[in-house]
Amino acid sequence: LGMNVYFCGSIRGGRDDVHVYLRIVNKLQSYGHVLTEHVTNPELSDRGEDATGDRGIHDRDVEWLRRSDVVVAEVTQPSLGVGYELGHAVHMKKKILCLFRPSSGRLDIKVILTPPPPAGLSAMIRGAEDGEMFEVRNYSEDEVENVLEEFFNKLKRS
Ligand code: 6IA
Repeated sequence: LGMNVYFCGSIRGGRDDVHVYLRIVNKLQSYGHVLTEHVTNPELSDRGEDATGDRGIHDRDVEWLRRSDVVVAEVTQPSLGVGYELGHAVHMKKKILCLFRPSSGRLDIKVILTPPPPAGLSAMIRGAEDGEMFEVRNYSEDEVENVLEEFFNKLKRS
């Protein structure tokens, strides 16, 4: 399967979920070439710099996005960069899967808890779901490989 997969995950938005990104990318590598492995680099901190500078990173990532066939984003940790990439991906008419872990405590619904939980997934992501190109999937960490399997099996059949 010669598919190019673009993976999005938070970098400067915070690196709390890097272990999940690693699990996702490991699984994605069985379906194709993952263009953005660096997102899983544990050495990459949220304050690091890259030799190419921010413009270099931006231009290279947008080009990779253009070349990708599928975009998979872990969206639990809010990240401006991931949101920006998803907006581009929608306009480039890419097939998109967003993965969100409700167990993060970032709830979409209002419940009375003290202290209050962090706010849920952005309406601009949850609300972009269209039953065709843009899918948002709630999952828990232990089922991540199965969720990806399901998505790529469907993709191969379509
Ligand atoms: O706003 P964020 O940094 O959380 O955005 C993360 C998203 O933007 C990821 O999905 C990446 O594809 C992309 N991105 C952001 N920063 C970088 C980067 N280095 N290298 C590659 N892709 C990036 C940033 C500097 C780093 C050394 C901290």
